[in-house]
Amino acid sequence: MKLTFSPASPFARKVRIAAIETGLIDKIELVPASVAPGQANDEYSRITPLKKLPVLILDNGDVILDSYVIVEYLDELAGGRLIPGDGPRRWKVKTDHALINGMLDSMLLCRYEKMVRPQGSQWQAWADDHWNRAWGGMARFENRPDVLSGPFDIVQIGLVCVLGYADFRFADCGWRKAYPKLDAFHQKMLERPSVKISVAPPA
Ligand SMILES: N[C@@H](CCC(=O)N[C@@H](CS)C(=O)NCC(=O)O)C(=O)O
Repeated sequence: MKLTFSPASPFARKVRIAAIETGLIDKIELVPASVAPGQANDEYSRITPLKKLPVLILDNGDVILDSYVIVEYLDELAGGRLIPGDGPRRWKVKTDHALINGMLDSMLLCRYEKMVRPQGSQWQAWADDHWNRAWGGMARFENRPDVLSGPFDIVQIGLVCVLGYADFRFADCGWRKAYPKLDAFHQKMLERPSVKISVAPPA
């Protein structure tokens, strides 16, 4: 299998952590891809018209997207530890993960607006609105002891990717001070080799 990725992508990081934790990482070739917004990449658009990473390309050529579906696929191959297969917890985990992916989407949009869009045509209120969505999501998880000290699953993986991305692209946002329980959670998660090895390199 091949996984398109960038070391800067929090979505790709989520899949990398899951691949390590499920023991499948050795079966996956990491293929760096460049998908900068505003720039065409015809070759990549043939793999996915959404032109987003990560995607997983199976040995038979089939393509799996997006990051949640890839993690679910790997988890199923490995016997299912990261996403509960049934029962009420399944829906809680899927909903918590949807919130996390929405937070990542908003953080990415905020970054594109503030740091990638040409100076002079930026829309500050829109960027702030998206930042506030991510910030409000962090506040939600600060008050979720069931997640912070619960079983290691796709929600914990996703949350560590949110916090790592905040460090990587919004280093001065002050999330550690505002959310001390998330800080303690993040520090504990960094003890896992899969989490530590996938931290984005300095920008
Ligand atoms: N919903 C997708 C989001 C993936 C995503 O937004 N990836 C970013 C990289 S971090 C991307 O490819 N951005 C390029 C673009 O939006 O043009 C997933 O969960 O995989």
